Amino acid sequence: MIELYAAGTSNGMRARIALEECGLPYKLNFIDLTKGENKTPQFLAMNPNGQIPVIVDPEGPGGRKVTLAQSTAILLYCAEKSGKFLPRDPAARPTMLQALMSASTDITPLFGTINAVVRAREPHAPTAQMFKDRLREFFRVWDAQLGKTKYAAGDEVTVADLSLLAGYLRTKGALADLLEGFPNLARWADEMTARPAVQRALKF
Ligand SMILES: N[C@@H](CCC(=O)N[C@@H](CS)C(=O)NCC(=O)O)C(=O)O
Repeated sequence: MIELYAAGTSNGMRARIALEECGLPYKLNFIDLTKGENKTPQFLAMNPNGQIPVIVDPEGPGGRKVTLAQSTAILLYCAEKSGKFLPRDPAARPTMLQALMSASTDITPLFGTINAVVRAREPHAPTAQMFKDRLREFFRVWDAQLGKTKYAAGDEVTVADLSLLAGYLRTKGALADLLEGFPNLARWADEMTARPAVQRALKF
């Protein structure tokens, strides 16, 4: 069984949504970031960056153990292992990759940056606002995209949807005003969040 080391952050959610949606058996090991459980020697041996999420799969490719950090790497690993959420048509892959990278590298890091600026000992309001405007702009583009296609990269659910959902839900929880006035995004999020696997994944 795969061991997952995670907390309920957007990156942690991304990994857990991936495991649940791909139907891979796993055990959740909750890592309390406030207690520094991600900086112990045992944890650093798995990820020297001292960050969640991490998975350990005793039955990786070739029957070898795989230890893997980086939520999007975990998402792709699960998708490849299960054969799900990756378009079979090669012509559909560039769009999927672009959507995946936007979800993983535009949305989530910006959300983390805003949190860090807002929670800083001396918060700098103009900097926070600049990053909030940038994040809202990314969501505006996602809303337009989801007005044209049912899902993030077309008419089927792909890893891009699973990645975007994690960033969306964390933003909804902490900075809901940034998502106001985006009906297509809301329609997509309601459908994605109702999926039983996603529901299970969100219970940290
Ligand atoms: N690029 C990494 C980022 C991982 C990351 O930032 N993890 C955060 C939680 S969302 C963390 O562990 N923070 C604690 C720390 O950096 O000390 C990923 O996608 O997994």
